[in-house]
Amino acid sequence: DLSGPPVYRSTTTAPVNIAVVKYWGKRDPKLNLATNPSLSVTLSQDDLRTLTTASCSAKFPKEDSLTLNGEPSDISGARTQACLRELRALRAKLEEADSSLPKLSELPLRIVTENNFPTAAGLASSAAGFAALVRAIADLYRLPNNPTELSVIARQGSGSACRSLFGGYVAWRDGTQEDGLDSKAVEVAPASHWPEMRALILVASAAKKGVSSTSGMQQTVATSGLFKQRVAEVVPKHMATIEEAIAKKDFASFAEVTMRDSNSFHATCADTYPPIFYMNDTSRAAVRAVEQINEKAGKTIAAYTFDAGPNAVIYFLEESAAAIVGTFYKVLSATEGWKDEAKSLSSEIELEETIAQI
Ligand code: 2P0
Repeated sequence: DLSGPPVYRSTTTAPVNIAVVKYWGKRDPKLNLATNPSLSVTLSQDDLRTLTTASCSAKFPKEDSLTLNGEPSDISGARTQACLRELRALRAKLEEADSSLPKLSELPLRIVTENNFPTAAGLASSAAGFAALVRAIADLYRLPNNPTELSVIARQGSGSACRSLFGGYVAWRDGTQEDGLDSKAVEVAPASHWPEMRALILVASAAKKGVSSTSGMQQTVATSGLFKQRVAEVVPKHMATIEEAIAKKDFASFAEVTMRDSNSFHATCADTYPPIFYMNDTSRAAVRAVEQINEKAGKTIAAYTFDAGPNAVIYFLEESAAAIVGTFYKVLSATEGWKDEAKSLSSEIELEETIAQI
């Protein structure tokens, strides 16, 4: 329909990020301010991404709307509303300064979004989702804000979303301000800095997870003693070591911190009362497979990490691809030799494996 008011539209994609030093715990649940800094690796958008189109028009129904994977989705939540409010306010400022601009801030929004991976299966769907939402609307509104500034908005949608505004190696500096304006993402290194880095994603279960990250981390903050030690001692050390490892492209060090931090995070989950278990037998079989790969290689060539779900992400360098992928395939297809681990892997992992460029 070409008659009547115009439709303004902008489409963007945002990548999935997988933390190697984990965000777990909020010092302010409303603003999604973290109790500790975190660091992630962004996967290439050729592999896993959210695709979002934001449009606005006077001919749309008055209410803003959001469609996720073809289904109408609730937009009334406080986090989504916070993102929309901030973006509209920035647009309104531009319109105030330049009266020739169309008043897009006053028009209803229509957001259509699609993931090419399972939603809420521990594959950071909220991270890519809110990053894409914020970027799509910022583009639609022609906002001049840079990715770090937009990360402050995306963070309010979902903490980990602030890290999906950048490619490559991204730190979320947790900041100290109460207003959260210094709680933002920065690029530590672009993907091109370490082009040999790869991630193998093993989807152990595409089912939605049992305990949401938001409530899980609240319970951990409230009940775990181990968590206090993680925040005070473990994470600062991990952040410093992994940033140095990335700068020097020291894979063995990068891998050790990655595995230790995943273990530390899941230990605080187990120390939560009542305990939270995200890893299952399949996850643990993947840990053992990585240990065997590294033992066989005589050095650390693979690192596992697990988020708030059973899926494994395995980091490795391109030069080790044959050993790693070969071993996982062997494990998955073995009927003998790998005995129980192999059987449980091959029967439980639905091999929806993706090797992602970084
Ligand atoms: C991370 N996770 O750093 C960690 C590791 C899960 C384990 O960020 O409540 O969905 O929306 O701020 O960002 C998952 O938490 O939580 C997460 P909210 P989010 O990637």
